[in-house]
Amino acid sequence: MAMPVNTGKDLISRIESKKITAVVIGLGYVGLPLAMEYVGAGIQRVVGVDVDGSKVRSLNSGKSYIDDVSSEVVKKAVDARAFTATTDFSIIAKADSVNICVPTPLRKTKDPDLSYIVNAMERMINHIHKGMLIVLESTTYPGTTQEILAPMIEEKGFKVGKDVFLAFSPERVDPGNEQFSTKNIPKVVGGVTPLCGKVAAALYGGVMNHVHQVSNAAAAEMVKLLENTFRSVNIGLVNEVCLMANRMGIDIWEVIEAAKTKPFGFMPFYPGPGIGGHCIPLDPFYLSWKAKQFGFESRFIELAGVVNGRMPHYTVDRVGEVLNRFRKPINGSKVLILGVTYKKNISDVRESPALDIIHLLARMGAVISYCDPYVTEIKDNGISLKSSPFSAATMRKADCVLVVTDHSVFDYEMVARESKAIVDTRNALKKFKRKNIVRL
Ligand code: SAJ
Repeated sequence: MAMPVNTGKDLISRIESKKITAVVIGLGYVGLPLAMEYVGAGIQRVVGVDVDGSKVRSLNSGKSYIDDVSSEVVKKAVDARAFTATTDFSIIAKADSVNICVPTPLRKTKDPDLSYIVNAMERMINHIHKGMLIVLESTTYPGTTQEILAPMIEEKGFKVGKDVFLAFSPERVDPGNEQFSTKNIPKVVGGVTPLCGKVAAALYGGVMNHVHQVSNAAAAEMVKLLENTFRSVNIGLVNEVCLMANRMGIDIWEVIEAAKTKPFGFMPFYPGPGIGGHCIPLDPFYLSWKAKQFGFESRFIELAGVVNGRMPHYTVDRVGEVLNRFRKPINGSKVLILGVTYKKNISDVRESPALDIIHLLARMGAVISYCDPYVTEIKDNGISLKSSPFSAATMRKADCVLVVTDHSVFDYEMVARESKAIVDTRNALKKFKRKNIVRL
């Protein structure tokens, strides 16, 4: 009698041999670097799947559209036939492993929007087969993998943990971070069953420098939310202390620098014009939404959201205060916004507080321009602006220069010299102590 196939053990040994087909669904700032790490680790065949045909065409012609992935790396992978991209989900029928790296935005009501995850699953579900691993990487609330994905798999007659292996592993990509990449950021993974966790750990173990296994998928989902809620709450705290310090005439930036001298038990966060990006403004609300279903009010998360959400308004108040010194109302004054991306040295404008600030200033009648070498134009809810050149003439034209994003590429000496008035939300001009420079 044929020995019963131990699908899990067989899959683990296939994964360890690297003679597998690894599919990555969602070729964005998480999926594409992951796919390239799989190629770099020697996985025999890596297939990227995306619903966006232009991304697929770009990659198959050896061109990257992700800042952190060079076209050379993509071209080498394609030329070596180690990587292809496709919009066709039927490749899942040949997949040994599938990573789902699709967006998990929030709805306007701040409820989780799992439509991208469900859509990916619906497109692949008719191609799943015995002896494969599925790992969800998209940030989501604890329980998603177990409660949403597992039933979809079992409805097809497969047993999770016996036929198909299912796990969660939080993506920890930090766009623009040159020190930490997909490969050297420890990879947390939790399986819907212990064997699922083992199979997923085998996949990442052959690719990443370090794998940290937790006992189940919900714990792995919670890890990411704790990490980013930690940031959101601490940014909220320092923003609140900033408002307090200003009320008291205390320099918050000096206070933080001094607090940083404490060699233990303190981690610096900095006030800012608000928080942006696809993680910090959103992830904590995945947690608070789920907690509510357990009758738990997560007050820190909500409060941090309120405090951080108020910073664009506070920034505009500071602009008003500075213009007031020159007897100028905001209405009709020329305000130049320096840097519009959500954090420095990247090109991502998503959820950037600069957009909120632009809308607030526009509503007050300011004449707005911006300068950001990473962003040639902004089109957002009726606002359409092109980046001004970074020059002395641009600075001189403005009644107030508002530093929102402190790109390293800016010549702050020239900004300090040529600007009539400056509101600096990032302490980028800390070297210059001038009356016409106001910090948050
Ligand atoms: N911000 C502040 N004050 C701070 C830190 C950040 O106002 O002290 C603002 C930033 O300007 C930005 C927003 O908060 O608008 C988010 O900043 P972030 O540094 O958290 O950058 P993100 O959104 O790119 O967060 C990512 C996250 N990575 C993942 O989710 C995988 C986060 O977990 C990382 O810790 C973070 O990068 C990082 O450390 O750079």
